[in-house]
Amino acid sequence: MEKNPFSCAVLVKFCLCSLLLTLPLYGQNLVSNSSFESYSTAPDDQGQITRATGWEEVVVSADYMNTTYACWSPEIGGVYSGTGFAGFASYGDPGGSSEAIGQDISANPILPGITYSIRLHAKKSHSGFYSANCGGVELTGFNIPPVLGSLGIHPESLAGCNVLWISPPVFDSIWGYYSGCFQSTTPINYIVFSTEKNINCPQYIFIDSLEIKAQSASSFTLGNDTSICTGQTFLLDATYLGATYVWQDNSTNPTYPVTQAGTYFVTISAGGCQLKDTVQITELNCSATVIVPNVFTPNGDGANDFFYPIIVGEYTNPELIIYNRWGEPLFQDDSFTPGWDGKTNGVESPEGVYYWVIKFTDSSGVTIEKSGNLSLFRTP
Ligand SMILES: [Ca+2]
Repeated sequence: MEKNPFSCAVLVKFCLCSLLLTLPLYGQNLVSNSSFESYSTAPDDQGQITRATGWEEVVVSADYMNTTYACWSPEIGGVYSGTGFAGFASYGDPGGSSEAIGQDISANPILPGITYSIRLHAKKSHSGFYSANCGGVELTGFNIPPVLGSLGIHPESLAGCNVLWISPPVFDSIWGYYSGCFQSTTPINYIVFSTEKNINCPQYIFIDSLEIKAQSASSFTLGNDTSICTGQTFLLDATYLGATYVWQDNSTNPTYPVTQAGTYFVTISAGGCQLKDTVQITELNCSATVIVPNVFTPNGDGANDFFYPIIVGEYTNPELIIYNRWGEPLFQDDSFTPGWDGKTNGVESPEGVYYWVIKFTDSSGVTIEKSGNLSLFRTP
């Protein structure tokens, strides 16, 4: 920043407090040099964000802060992580201008239709000219990188700007953790951080340890729409690392037992994000109907020459066995078509009473077995 509100007279030694948060992993951080620890040269003045590797000055004159810089005001306070962090001020002008930092993320862009989580740490200065903040950190995105080096405007004024997310107001001079989720309607190849656009409100915000990660759609799903057999229970499983759950009936378990047709949905909250999925469950009568004739006439006249059961409904694993009256198996097949032709080892079986057994698996996975008598006649 140019309006140096800080005194450089005091050299302050800092205690670096390592606040390591245990966060779930959702993928790659899209922000490079996200903790401002990599730099070309240590800053020796304000307004030197370009010394932090990968960061650019979108609206002048954003600051690169580093504890290696001897001019270290107590008004800034401590660093959040490592030695470096960044700061941007807005001057309270009628246009709501803000210093802004940005970086190219075209190698791993933000894509439409995907939910992204954002997490960062932010604080305001301890005291002084900019100690009364009114807004939060604003993330904006551009499909094409904006013209760099603008002065006295807010990033929202730049052509092609998309406001992606704004944190709650940064009122505290102690590092706070801010997180949320956003989606973009267009591809974003360039991201910009600034203060929230606030007219007539001077503010100064420091940020550190940034993270933007895709919430993979495939990492959470209730699965495809499906059907269940009447009387069957189907378990919907929404289990997700570190999440809490709210189902359509406000129950809160990771799983939900479905026993009837309907629309089922769950909203899960994980890492500051909310993800939702819905499935439609339909109900089927899975019990197959079996029709078995008790007479057949295998005389080659083309009518009723084969004995076979008629199954109404889906089935698998068919098995047909014919026994004679003495319980000796005469015919066996793993299909119901064409059925028994009335012969035993190629020889016509005599007229009389036979005994049949059929087995199959219905669409609910239950094995069905039926048996009965059959009269064989040679003349119709
Ligand atoms: Ca840092």
